[in-house]
Amino acid sequence: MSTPLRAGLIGAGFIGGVHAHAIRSAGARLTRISDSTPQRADEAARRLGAEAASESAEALIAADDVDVVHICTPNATHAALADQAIAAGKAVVCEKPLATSWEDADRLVAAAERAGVVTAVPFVYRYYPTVRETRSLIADGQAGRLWLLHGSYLQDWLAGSSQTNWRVDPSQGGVSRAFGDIGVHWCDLMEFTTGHRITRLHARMSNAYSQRATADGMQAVGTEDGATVIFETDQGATGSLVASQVSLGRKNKLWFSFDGTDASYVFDQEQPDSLWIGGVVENRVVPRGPGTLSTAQGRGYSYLPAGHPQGYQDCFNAFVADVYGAVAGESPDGLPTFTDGRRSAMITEAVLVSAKNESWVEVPA
Ligand code: 4PW
Repeated sequence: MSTPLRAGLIGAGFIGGVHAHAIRSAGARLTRISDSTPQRADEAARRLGAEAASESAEALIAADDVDVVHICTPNATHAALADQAIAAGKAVVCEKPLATSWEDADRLVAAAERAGVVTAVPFVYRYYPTVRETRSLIADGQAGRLWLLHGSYLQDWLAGSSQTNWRVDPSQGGVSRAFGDIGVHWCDLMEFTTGHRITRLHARMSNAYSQRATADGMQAVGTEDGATVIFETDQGATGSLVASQVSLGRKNKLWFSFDGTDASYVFDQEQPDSLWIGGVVENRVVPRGPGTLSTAQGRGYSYLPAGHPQGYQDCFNAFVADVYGAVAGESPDGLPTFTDGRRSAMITEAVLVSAKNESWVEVPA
């Protein structure tokens, strides 16, 4: 039996907990954890079952008993921590956005290539079996010519001007919020699933509130509550996306409709265990399961029978298992890497430029 990989987790908030479960599910040891203070790291080690707490992120990265570094801290800290982990020769899983600028993301891709380390960015919605099924059916030509790619990513956790979070602050979250945090997931999923690449876009940012609560009272909001993007692709399709963190009642509604001349495919992250397929003669709702989906990837990622729901944590588990497979020398299909993180940084910058200049912006495919 091979020795289990040893993972170190930097940042123990909501998403850090999701990583911790996935690390264990993949058969690795969670040897170390660090958080914003040594006291918080001790508490997190107990809560998430890490073997030890490190007093700082730097100490965790340098530790001999860490093979893979998971970075789950506020966005503005990602690039510097990823740099350090690469320099230490460790594999790196860095939460999105990989960096808050394209230049930093590009530098990280180059540094990781030079160091020869495995990298990954958790674009985990790629791991829904119904998404893999859609991707395989489209690759098989069953959609015909995809001509309209549309959808939304809607949440409401920032509804209300009293709601706030470090993501609202551009110095911590980056200059784009709704697009940079969740719009990038939709774009990654669209490009991954359809094989199309966005080549030009036009974006508009909007805010539900002009001010939000901060420790110093109500302050002007520096980042967008919502983003609306229309785009064109390298294969002649047109599309649109609305991303919002202030859409009341929507908790994590990542939804797409990819419409082709022979079939259209609809996926809803809040109902991920079924796939709607629109056909020329009839429509079908296909339940997710190893015996109900028709493609090798759809079946392969369905490790529970139909009717036994798989969800967000399962996607994360499958993603981390693939990362560790890559560390062991495998080449998992569809693993999102730093190259995909850089792609998101490029699209985010194009969205920001377009919104600022009120113009179309070209995006290198
Ligand atoms: O990456 C996204 C997060 O920032 C996630 O997929 C969902 O929305 C869950 O948390 C936020």
